[in-house]
Amino acid sequence: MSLFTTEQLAQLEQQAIELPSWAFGNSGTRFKVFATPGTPRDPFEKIADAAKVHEYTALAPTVALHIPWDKVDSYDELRSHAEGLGVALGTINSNTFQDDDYKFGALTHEDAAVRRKAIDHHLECIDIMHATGSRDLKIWLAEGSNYPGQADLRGRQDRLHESLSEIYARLGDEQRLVLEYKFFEPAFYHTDVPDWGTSYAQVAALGDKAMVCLDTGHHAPGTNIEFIVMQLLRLGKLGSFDFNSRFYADDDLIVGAADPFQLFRIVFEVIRGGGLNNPDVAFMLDQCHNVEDKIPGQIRSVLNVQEMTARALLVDGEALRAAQRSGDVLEANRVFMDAFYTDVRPALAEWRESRGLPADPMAAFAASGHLAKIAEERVGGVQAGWGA
Ligand code: PSV
Ligand code: MN
Ligand code: MN
Repeated sequence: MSLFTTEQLAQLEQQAIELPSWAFGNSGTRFKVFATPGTPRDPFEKIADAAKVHEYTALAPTVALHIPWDKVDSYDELRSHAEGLGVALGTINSNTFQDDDYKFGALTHEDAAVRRKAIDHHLECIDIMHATGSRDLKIWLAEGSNYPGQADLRGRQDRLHESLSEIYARLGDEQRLVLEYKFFEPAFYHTDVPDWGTSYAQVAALGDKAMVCLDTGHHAPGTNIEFIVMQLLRLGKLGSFDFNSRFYADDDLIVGAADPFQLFRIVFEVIRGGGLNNPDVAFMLDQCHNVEDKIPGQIRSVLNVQEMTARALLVDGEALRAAQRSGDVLEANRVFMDAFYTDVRPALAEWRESRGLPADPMAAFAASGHLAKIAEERVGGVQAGWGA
């Protein structure tokens, strides 16, 4: 007898996780970037690598782009390239964090000319979204200050609202704006969108097409992230996830690597709140692979999400509710933990095979020799980095 019901398998089959184009470029810390042979030299090759992840897992049908890192002459061409490889272009991420003009802010800057430049960048991103067929514009702002007294906190919130309103007004009917929060870095004293409450307040003031993006690496240690997931779903404002793992800061490590139980708890709340396979919630990875190979790093990541989703689907909801209602603390916890401790890997492997996929995508990819092939093919040119 299968571990899963037909309904649970149908939910697993629909699961879609968006990959970040930048995960395929070389990345590292400020100490050293260790390059990998075969790293993509342009956005076309990054998409080809993302398509491999989908080919081996059937879990990653879309790829997110970062502008200007993924700037190309023709987005129509990029779009057909992606479609030819069996994937689609997804979220467009704006970038106002690598320009000298933005030293003291972009959408919040005191100088109207700098704000104009930053708003125009977002309008350009929306034009790109029309060409790529993307629904979401994801905004993460590297804005804040390092010293008490340095910045007028209140004025910056007001300017942020004005700038976002102008960007929001340009969205097409089917397009959305998702605002990501992060409590520190690169600014260390304050950031202008530090937490879900600020993101919520800003997007709620814009309208229905503006939502919150929750990056799992952007909270203080010990934060109950699944509570935030529950609340945003309850408010109808959870637009997207940036999944990754952290041990210390914004580590951007493989999702589920640092704390699989936390990922399980998050996915449990997603399911409980009606967010699984809900088109209003985009599941994205936001990761970098500094020392491991990038394509298998992404395969491992989507499989981790799939595994924790499968476990979370196994929570016996009725038994859990009965124990909760009767105040049976230990029984409620047992039901929850039973699902978490279930090894779903053999059942998932069998199910993958039944759908014509490799039972073990990591092993199948390694055996394909694809990494050696691209290392040989992709000589010359400049390998893409985290920033290009
Ligand atoms: C910022 O730390 C962030 O999480 C944003 O999503 C950026 O777009 C991304 O990292 C770049 O890796
Ligand atoms: Mn992010
Ligand atoms: Mn981040």
